[in-house]
Amino acid sequence: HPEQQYLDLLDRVLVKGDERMDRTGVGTKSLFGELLRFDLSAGQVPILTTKRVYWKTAVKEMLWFLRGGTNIQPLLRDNVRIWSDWPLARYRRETGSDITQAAFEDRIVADDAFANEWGDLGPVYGKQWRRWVDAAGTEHDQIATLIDTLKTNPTSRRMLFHAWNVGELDQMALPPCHMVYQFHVNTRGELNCLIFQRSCDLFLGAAFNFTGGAALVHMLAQQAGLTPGELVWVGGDVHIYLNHQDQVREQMARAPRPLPTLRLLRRPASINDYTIEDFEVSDYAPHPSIHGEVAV
Ligand code: UFP
Repeated sequence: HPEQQYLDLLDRVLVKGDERMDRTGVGTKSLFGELLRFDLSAGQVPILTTKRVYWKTAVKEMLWFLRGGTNIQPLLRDNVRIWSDWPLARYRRETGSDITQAAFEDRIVADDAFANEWGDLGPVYGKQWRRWVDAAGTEHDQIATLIDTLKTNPTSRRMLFHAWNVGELDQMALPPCHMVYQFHVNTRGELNCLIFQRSCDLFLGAAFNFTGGAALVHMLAQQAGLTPGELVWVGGDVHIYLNHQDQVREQMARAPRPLPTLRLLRRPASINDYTIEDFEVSDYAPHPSIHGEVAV
């Protein structure tokens, strides 16, 4: 079962992981350099079944990246709260306010001026993917270039986009985790994707990153006239937070169920035009969700 590689990785990190303190103050067990492969052909999609994954949230986040978004307002309007912690922490720190997360999010949604001032995450993924600014001040749309190359020169070994813009790291709420996506087209017209993720929260982050990556491959393949091939995921610092260990053990005790399938219901005119309604996930019957606290 394709999910077994992930469950085995959880086990390896728990048993062999180096236990130490990390930036968040929570502490992790960590291994360095791990690789997982997921077959995306025939609609297969690595949405984990040993706990419920809110796949629509991961796809909505990917759509937000692709639209070049860096402000949490459109995410919140779409009911996605995964990026709220950073702007909220900054608002509390800089104003001394003790506003609740819900009240902060309501204000971001209702008040555009407030959202502009407090909802922006800096030049994170969306900015770098669609509007990377070089030393001369020229903007580069890495996604448009990628799709063009997939169509015109699919044997290229230079098909990738990158978010680790060294000169802008200090302005980002969080430096990119899934920072490089490289692509490969085989002679059968299958689009393969390798994600390099420098840092991975295996319990909370990984499931989202696999799902978002698979959704991305489906969209790019459709736009370039290819079919989804393989998703290769490479992790640098792959870790389990110490306060997720009980949840991880509970998840590991569950038997994986058949993976669901993903299908795009229409072919939008461009990569900018996808909506969540275009994604259909079938036969998803996971074990119940498991809660864990995010380390900020
Ligand atoms: N993290 C993920 N996936 C993501 C994302 C963050 O696993 O898509 F944005 C986790 C990895 C790490 C933390 O636990 O967030 C980022 O912290 P650091 O920058 O110190 O690696």
